[in-house]
Amino acid sequence: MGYKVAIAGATGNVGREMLNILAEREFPVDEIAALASRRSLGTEVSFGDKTLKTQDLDTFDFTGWDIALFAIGSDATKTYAPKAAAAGCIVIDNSSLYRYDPDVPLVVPEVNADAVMGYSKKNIIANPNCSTAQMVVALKPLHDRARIKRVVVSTYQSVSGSGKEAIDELWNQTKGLYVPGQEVEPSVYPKQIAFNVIPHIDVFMEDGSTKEEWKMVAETKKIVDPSIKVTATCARVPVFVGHSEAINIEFEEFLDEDEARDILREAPGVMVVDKREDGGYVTPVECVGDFATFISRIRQDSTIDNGLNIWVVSDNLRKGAALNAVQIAEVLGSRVLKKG
Ligand code: 2RA
Repeated sequence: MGYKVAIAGATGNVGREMLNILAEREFPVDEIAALASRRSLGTEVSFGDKTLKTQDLDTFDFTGWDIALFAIGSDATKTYAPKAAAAGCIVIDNSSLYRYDPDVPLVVPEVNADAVMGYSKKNIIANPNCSTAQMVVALKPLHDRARIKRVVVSTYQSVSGSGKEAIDELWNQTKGLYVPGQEVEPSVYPKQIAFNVIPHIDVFMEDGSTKEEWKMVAETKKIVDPSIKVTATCARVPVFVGHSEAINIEFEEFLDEDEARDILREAPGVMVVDKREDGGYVTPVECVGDFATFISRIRQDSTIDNGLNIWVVSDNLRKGAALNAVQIAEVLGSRVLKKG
């Protein structure tokens, strides 16, 4: 006995990964609906060894459906999430629309799975921003051992975080640099992304930070602990998939690097790859398609009393979005819906 599951945004990068991961993890599905906008009607998407034809999200009736995974952006979510929730379908939303709503749980199952039980206020559960998800998976086990005071994070985010057009822009712009007459001007990004780094993701805020940086601060506080101070610099790099983060942590008490490494080795969702030698660390190209949050370069920060530096890499389409949403569905299945 399984669940009736709908995927809204089934033709996007994240929507396709949601279908892939539901199949890979053999989530108990009795019926599945791939939903998309009218212009994508009939597009074929894969679900394991099956092929689904997309249905029209606008006219879809969510009545009798158990779970809907949403990956359609905040604007469309504003229209369709309340409709699905009102029909009794629990929405797991990947957009930022509901993340900061006090009546909507923001969940990373390895960190705060219990928060799922707050779903019933709006029948909606929010998925965090991709750059937040991998960071809090790394922070939580360390915070449980030596309470974190402050986090300084620099991110190196892949272009797939911006969608299919950005992947095409990086590819074509890179190619165009080698083929005279095929130069590609920046369009998705304000500056060239090929062989470059852009210190700007999302819109600028009043204080000079960007909304991506604000999200990492606000979401870490909601998911892990509101007392943790976070400052972030989020940059876009010429990588197709896989976000990397250099994280500096200040604790309330001293935490030895070897103990930190042992704690992380045992932490849920974490894979430690940490040898002080050539190649003894993880890079984005190695994380693609994997479920794990990889942690390398674990070392003391001796410039402060209780400091530690780590390097965190994860597939932003998986742990950063689709996998986390499916893991929330798994928690719902085991604790709330109890079929399967
Ligand atoms: C990005 N975190 O990387 C944002 C949204 N996916 O572009």
